[in-house]
Amino acid sequence: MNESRKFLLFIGGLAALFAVTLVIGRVVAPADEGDEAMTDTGHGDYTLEPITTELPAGTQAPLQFRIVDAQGTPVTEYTEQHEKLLHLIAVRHDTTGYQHLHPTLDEGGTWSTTTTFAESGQYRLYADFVPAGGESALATADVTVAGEADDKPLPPVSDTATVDGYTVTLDGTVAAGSPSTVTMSVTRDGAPVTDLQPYLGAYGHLVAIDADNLDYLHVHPTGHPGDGVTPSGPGIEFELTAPEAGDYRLFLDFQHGDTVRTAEFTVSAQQSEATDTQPSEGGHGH
Ligand SMILES: [Cu+2]
Repeated sequence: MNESRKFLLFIGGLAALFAVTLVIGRVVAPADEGDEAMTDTGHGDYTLEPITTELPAGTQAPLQFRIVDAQGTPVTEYTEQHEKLLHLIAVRHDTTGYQHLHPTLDEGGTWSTTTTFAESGQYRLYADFVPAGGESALATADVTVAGEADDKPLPPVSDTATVDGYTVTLDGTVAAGSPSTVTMSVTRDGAPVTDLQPYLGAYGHLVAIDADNLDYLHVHPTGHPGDGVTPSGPGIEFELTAPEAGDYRLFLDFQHGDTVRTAEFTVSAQQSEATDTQPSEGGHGH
């Protein structure tokens, strides 16, 4: 409960910033879940209620859930963001098994999809959505995939990732507590890929999961396809702020040749010097 409360505060801050940053086409996480977030109690008060709580491993199965508001009423109206009414991210607690799904909504507020969880264990679900008339929100829950989990150690920090014949190189370092710019460059067989395709309205979608507490960030690039200045590769630029120092697993979804692929990195976010001098208890509620 402590973790989820802390997370809601963080998301409150994120929602407050979202209105501003949306205009320039990116979501920047707040440097801190500070005092502004405390006064902003209207957002993020949503709960992901799994209808499916246990799934089989290694076989396709239905997954259903609802989003309920603070009164426990299912949310049935949503505002599309990035071409979908809701984005569902799933990772096992060891950050393996990443999935980015787009379930379908029925009239009663039940979301349904069909997917395969390859490995047993506890999975964290993150529903990333905008309730109609509301602000960007996030709700999380865990589901169990039957069988004994064979937890994997976090892969070592690396600035390159390979997927399906593509190599993605990460330039820049991720700072905790202040924004940093990172560029992810895509090559294939050693040649820069310059014809990335927009996927859900952007050349890349970056999800960062805190390896310690599974906190979640979803970041979009600093430019839009078709804006006249944003290249379709090889580089995709993001501005992001890690909420706290530590190891994160980054998942970059990008599309090329009509296929979406995910490149994964482990990064270690260091506390930025800019905020180093402030007492760490300052804006935190824990
Ligand atoms: Cu999505």
